[in-house]
Amino acid sequence: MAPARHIAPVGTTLKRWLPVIFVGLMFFTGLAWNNFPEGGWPRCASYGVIDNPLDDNYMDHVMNVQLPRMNYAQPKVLNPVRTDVLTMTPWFAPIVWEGSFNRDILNEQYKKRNISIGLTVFAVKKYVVFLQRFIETAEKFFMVGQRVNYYVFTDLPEQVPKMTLPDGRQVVTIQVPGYKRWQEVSMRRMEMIHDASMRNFVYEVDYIVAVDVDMQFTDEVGVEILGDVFGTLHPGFYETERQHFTYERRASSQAYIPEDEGDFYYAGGFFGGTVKEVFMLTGHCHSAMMADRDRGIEAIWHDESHLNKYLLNHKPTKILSPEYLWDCNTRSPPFLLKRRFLTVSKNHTQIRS
Ligand code: 5GW
Ligand code: MN
Repeated sequence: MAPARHIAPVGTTLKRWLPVIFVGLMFFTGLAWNNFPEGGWPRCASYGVIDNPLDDNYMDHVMNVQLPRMNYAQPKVLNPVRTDVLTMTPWFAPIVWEGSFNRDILNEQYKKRNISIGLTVFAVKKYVVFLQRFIETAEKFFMVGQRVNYYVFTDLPEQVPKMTLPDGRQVVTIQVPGYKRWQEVSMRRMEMIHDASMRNFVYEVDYIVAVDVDMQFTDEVGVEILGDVFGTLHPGFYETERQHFTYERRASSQAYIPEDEGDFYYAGGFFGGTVKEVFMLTGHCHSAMMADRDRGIEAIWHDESHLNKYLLNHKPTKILSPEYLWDCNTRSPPFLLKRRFLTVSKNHTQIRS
């Protein structure tokens, strides 16, 4: 009788190979993971090669770095440069004041990143008259030496002044509706910046700076303002107790802030950040305004109220002092060493009629 042949039970072959398959998979995914240290799976074969900060090309580059020499006063741990103003929030966001930063150091650091900046401004209806001085003074003081796109949102594209700008700087006109109510003109800025972030900004610039147009630059505004998301202290409220801020106080509004909350009163006319953060900020504010509209309520200071609510809940990573937004009719207090961006007085009845 032939000896009974040992017949392997079903699945044994698989079981025997399982450890091998397992180790193989670990090895393979380990390799793949090392190629993509920022996590996630590659989208295409070349992705890892380009972005791997530890690959040979990158290491060669690191080895060849020439360190430039820079001479400047040593920062002194026991000698704060400004003692008359707050230069840091309780969540460790710097507040930018003259004297608190060294522009040369910042420019040197930003130069290596070759960034470009979008300056958005709305000039709807009669407000086109402000464009000439706005752009002229920006050419003198705004991000000198950097690449800048002026995004002019207007219902009157043919009235945008034609100016020749140096290489790396240009005016981009974006046509928008001329809303009838001025409140609507102001509020819809959030929606239009949100949409343009997706359509244009994300492909064209790294940072967005969103400002009022009835303004002029009177001193340097540079890379010191840049950060993930920043707001500006309103010049009328830097001394005000939080319960007296002109936040929206009706609980039925999305912009509601109770009297015992609030850090600062931020100005609606100067905020910004990376394209991604500005996309989120403007999207959030626009949705909040639409939710209010559905309930028949409009926040007291319109988009500014919603900006304040957003920045209360999403703390800015940098805050600009009132040097960056000052009223031309207010005399400068002693702590205000520079006035960089000033309101242009307007004949209210004429310009707004
Ligand atoms: C018109 C009438 C009353 C209020 C605002 C407008 C208006 C504002 C307008 O007709 N066209 C226009 O483009 N705007 C945009 O909204 C400008 O970019 C302007 O800087 C911004 C905010 O309005 P401002 O500057 O009149 O508001 P305040 O609070 O700075 O005086
Ligand atoms: Mn204004």
